[in-house]
Amino acid sequence: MPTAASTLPIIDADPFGPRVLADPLPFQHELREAGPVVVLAKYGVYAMGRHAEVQAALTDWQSFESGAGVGLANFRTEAPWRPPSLLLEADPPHHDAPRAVLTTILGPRQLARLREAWEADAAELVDTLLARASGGALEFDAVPDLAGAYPLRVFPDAVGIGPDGRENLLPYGDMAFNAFGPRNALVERDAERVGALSGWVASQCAREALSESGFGAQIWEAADRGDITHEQAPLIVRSLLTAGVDTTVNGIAAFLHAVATHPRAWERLRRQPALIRGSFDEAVRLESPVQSFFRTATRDVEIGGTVIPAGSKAVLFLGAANRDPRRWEDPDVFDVDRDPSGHVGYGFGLHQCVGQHVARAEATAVMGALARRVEAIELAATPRRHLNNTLRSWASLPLRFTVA
Ligand code: HEM
Ligand code: OVM
Repeated sequence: MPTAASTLPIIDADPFGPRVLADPLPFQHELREAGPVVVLAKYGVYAMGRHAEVQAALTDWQSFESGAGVGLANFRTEAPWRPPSLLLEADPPHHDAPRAVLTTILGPRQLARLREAWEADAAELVDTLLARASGGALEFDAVPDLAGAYPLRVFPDAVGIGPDGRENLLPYGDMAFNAFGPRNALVERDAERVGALSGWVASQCAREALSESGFGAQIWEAADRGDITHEQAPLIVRSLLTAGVDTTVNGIAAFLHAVATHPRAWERLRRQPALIRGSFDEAVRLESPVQSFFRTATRDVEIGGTVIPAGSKAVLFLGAANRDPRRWEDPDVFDVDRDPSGHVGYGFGLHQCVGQHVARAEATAVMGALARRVEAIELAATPRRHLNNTLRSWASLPLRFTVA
């Protein structure tokens, strides 16, 4: 079969370079307009950024495997930087049992039991924060003091890890999400910390290191039942510690940024708090805290008149798909009345985020507590990005709260 590779649009821009990472929207536009499939010249890989093709590729796990890694590195030809994830970097049938175990442990029914405690924690955090207000207003950095503080307050306890070393969680996640990209300066910068951070995370996954009733202990109980093996248990705990912190920090920050830059949205959410849950998904659509994941073609796959040859890597730009005007009306607007379902911010299909109920539970608890006590949310200064090869992240998000 003749491949049409020579006629494929070629993009020279580096999506993992500092210029695009600091502001990915112009690149996303170029990518979508160039065609349904393009080649990234710098890396010699295929790329997609339109919603229809990204969603279709995520759904077609038979043609686009995850087992060769969901970053640029091909695990069939390069050694992975750590033992592969039993979820993210696995295909059926190996993926099935670990996925089924986490689906139950992180499902809505289990999370309902945590809700009251998580809401009380959110109210307490917000009260402590607002105690710093003077003259009815508070200016503060929402990255360390809110979006970062809340997940770190509830999630490690919910997994059941001990109190020591929790400051390693965000750096480890940052490193893991950088590792999906090329070996650029972001990866090199962390190279000397890989050993120590990985060692700490591995030590937290042991049965003895985990409290008796958290998500971690429940993973080990699933091994006792024979749903997974005892060898698999620690790696599945590792998935929670890798994927469960930086994502929610940046998801909550995305929500706060969206609200701060769309003033009428907060009024509407305060009057109708039932909209908070769905509008968190709208913030995940708009900001796409996880910007991209790769797949590897298992066969020659025809898309839009061209062929992605067997064995080649294709990067799916979730953030571009989530702002594709072919799919979304006014894609750049945060609209709390929009139905964002079908967005690919959590992925789609077999690997769609198994922690999404956890993320929603955290975000609704925090935003619900704010809705009761904060009348207005504005930017107090220009926010600063934190660059990561995969995450759309913030270094600083200065906000002004008007106390209700
Ligand atoms: C998978 C995003 C929160 C655990 C994924 C995927 C995306 C994603 C895009 C799909 C990967 C793929 O298709 O290759 C997000 C976002 C979050 C979030 C945007 C927050 C707003 C969480 C949390 C946890 C978690 C809180 C843990 C409690 C996982 C795991 C997978 C996954 C284990 C792999 C699932 C599989 O391969 O079957 N996430 N995530 N995520 N996520 Fe999340
Ligand atoms: C994992 C995992 C899952 C989703 C995202 C992720 C670092 C890791 O299973 O380890 O990013």
